[in-house]
Amino acid sequence: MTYAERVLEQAIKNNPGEPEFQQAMTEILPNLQLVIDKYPEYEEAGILERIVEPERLISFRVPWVDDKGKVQVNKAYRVQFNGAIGPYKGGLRFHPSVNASIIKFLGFEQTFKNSLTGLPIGGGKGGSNFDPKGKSDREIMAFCQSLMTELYKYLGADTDVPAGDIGVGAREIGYMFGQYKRITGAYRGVLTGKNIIYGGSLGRTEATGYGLVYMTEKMLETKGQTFDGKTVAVSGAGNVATYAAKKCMELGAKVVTMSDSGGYIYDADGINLDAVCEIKEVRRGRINEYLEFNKNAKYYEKGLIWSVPCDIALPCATQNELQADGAAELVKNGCKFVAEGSNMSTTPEAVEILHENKIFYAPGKAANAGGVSVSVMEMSQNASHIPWSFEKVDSELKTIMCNIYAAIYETAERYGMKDNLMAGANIAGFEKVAKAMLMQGAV
Ligand code: NDP
Ligand code: 2IT
Repeated sequence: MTYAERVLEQAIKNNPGEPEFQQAMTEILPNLQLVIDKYPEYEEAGILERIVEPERLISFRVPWVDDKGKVQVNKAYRVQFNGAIGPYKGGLRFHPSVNASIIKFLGFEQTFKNSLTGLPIGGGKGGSNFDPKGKSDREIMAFCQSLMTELYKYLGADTDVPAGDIGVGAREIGYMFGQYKRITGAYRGVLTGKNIIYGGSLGRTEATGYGLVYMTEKMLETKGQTFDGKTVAVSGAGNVATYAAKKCMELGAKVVTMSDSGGYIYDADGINLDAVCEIKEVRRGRINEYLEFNKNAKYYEKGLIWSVPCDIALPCATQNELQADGAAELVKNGCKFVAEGSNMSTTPEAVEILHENKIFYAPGKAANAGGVSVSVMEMSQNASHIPWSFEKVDSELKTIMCNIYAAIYETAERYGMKDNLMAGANIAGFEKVAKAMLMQGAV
């Protein structure tokens, strides 16, 4: 058994009943053995045992009062996974499915993603099993304030800087930021994704979706193609999906699908994004309301979004949303590119199908790194008290996405796995964190 295999086996035993975290480790560790073969001193230094064990996992109670006057209690977490190369950085997710396994898989992935950005940030993630759906603004505020009343102890501009993720957008960040400021009496850049008028960055809202498309553009370029005239299937209808769709359209592609947890819409004429934004951002409604805007569109409650014919698929909803059946449909219908907006969108079986069928595939830890990259630009603007223009942010974002692509492509090639961007991302993300851990001793 190799060192990586032994560590993986033990890590699976140490984290029983945590399928998402086990899946993330199982996807990453075998690739890391290739680095260990080159640097056997990493084993002596226990790099792999340390990299799979979070520095700390904070778990706490969030009591809040609902509109009927009843006390509700949710569970919340913050994982400070790996701080070798900078302060912990990563989003907060509010979704009923949130548990320790999901937070740990996200924090583990974030460590590699943040390293790939080339920026000085460590891996962190957090969230709660709170369900924002159907809650009033006042209930959201009560929940956010209560959560921050505990979480603030662990945050700091040089310690840990959360942002948004599923269920956490500008509204939630605003309530949490206000409470942080009230408790500490200080205006500090401890959250990113803030509104522009009180310290946010232009371009942060668009960053993840745009960044995803900038990377996909590089993938297309490698194969001598462009977005122009392509058909794109996007899943999700939240922050990442919306801005990914917008950028695809700007580059001349037709986006034909979007979805939420209720089902998906198919609009053969090309999705009308103004309608989606009206439904999702203004009404906070459901994607099936899209039929009010275009009667020719179709809504499917059941069935696979990935069965819609497309050239490019961009999963932008949640983990494991692209499974073996979906991958087989994409192959059958001639899809050639898959890039992940969501974290760990694709199951290992589906990744195998994509690779076997020469579909060019980029994992989320590389392809969705634009969001956290612009978060660091927001931190930089907060620290210097000087705001940047949208053009400056967007151009830096593009540069970072191109650099990540070049790094993961080159790394895959260097390790004899040409076009395996998953392996390239795992290894390139690891190389820097491992070196930093070695230099800093057994901490
Ligand atoms: P949003 O909350 O804005 O949107 C999430 C979308 O995905 C919604 O349409 C939601 O539908 C759908 N969705 C969520 N959970 C499920 C589920 N279990 N089954 C089916 N559909 C689901 O989140 P974001 O757009 O911010 O995040 C989307 C993905 O991108 C996540 O994986 C996140 O980790 C990742 N990501 C986000 C970044 C960011 O900057 N925001 C950065 C990097 C990655 P419904 O409303 O019905 O729940
Ligand atoms: O998964 C992610 O990278 C995010 N949700 C964004 C993290 C951030 O700190 O901006």
